[in-house]
Amino acid sequence: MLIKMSRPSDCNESQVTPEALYLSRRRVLGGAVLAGAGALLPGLAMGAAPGAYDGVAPSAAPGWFRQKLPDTRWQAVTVQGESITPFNDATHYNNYYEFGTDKGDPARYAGSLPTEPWSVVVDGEVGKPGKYALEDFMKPYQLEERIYRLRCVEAWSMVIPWLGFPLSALLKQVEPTSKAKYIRFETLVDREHMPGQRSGFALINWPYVEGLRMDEAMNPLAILAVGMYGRELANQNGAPLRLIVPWKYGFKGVKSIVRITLVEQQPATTWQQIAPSEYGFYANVNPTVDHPRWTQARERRLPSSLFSPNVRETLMFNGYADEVASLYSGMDLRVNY
Ligand SMILES: Nc1nc2c(c(=O)[nH]1)N[C@H]1C(S)=C(S)[C@@H](COP(=O)(O)O)O[C@H]1N2
Ligand SMILES: [Mo]
Repeated sequence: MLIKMSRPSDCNESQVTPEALYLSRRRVLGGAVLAGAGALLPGLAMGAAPGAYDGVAPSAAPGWFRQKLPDTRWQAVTVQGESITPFNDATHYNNYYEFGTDKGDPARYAGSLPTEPWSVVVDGEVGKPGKYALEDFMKPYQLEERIYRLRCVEAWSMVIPWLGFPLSALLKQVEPTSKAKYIRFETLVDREHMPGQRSGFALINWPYVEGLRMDEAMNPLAILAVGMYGRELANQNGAPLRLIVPWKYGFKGVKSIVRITLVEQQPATTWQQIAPSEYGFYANVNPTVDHPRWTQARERRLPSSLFSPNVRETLMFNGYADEVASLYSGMDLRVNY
């Protein structure tokens, strides 16, 4: 059930029709139809031309990236009544502690991080371990657009159009052994370009590490992203490769990945190690399990200000319960937070 439009450039955001809105609602932010459509989650067929919205500059991405772009890119401005977060907010209000703890630090300091060439090691319990140049690593996959909510554990959220490919596709490709029960991701260590890694005050024992259970990693919603807003990822958003698991708190979405390891035991992850009573391994978005220091029942949707806080109710599994709740059947989500 692909929706085909003439050409993205034929429309602009004022032409978004109620019908297009309805269709897009069924294919993106959430809902049961996704399961019906399987892993098919193409870009939306509506709205503004790629790159035409709110100061999103045309991509200066390398050729291998441009060749992989889907025809229909980030053309929705509103999905299911929820606005896509302006590009400027998504790229200037960030968490990326390698560059500092202030929300503006990543935009301020990440620009000089060299992301080309980039290579990714795949190792551990796999039949085909290796160290791959990013463009070779990407070769088998067509990029798909996924417009997802991103809910930070700090109770703010955004709606971001990512470009990426299913993590499951990569996992199948590297042939997990029968011992592969979890997957562990590691961010780059680069003290020269990452001022947060030089700071004597940093809580984090670098590299930043995250992980998933194998069945979570195989869920069709989990993607590795290389782009957003129709172009390549900004460095502050985790260029050139990051994880997106939209039903989990944002900290699971590890940035600038250099290593993917399949392992037998649940990996020790960054925030869980720092404050295990506040941040769990699962970190599923759950409005009924509060953080010890604040409620998780609500969130501030960016753009948000003192005068217009834009507060919304937080949804179970961030609105993706139909797709992911079965992964946790029989688990006590108060214990496994
Ligand atoms: N390597 C690394 N990855 C990271 C973080 C980080 O500090 N370092 N912060 C996480 C947190 S807390 C969030 S909310 C998201 C934010 O992603 P964004 O800045 O693209 O919105 O990235 C996650 N990935
Ligand atoms: Mo976060």
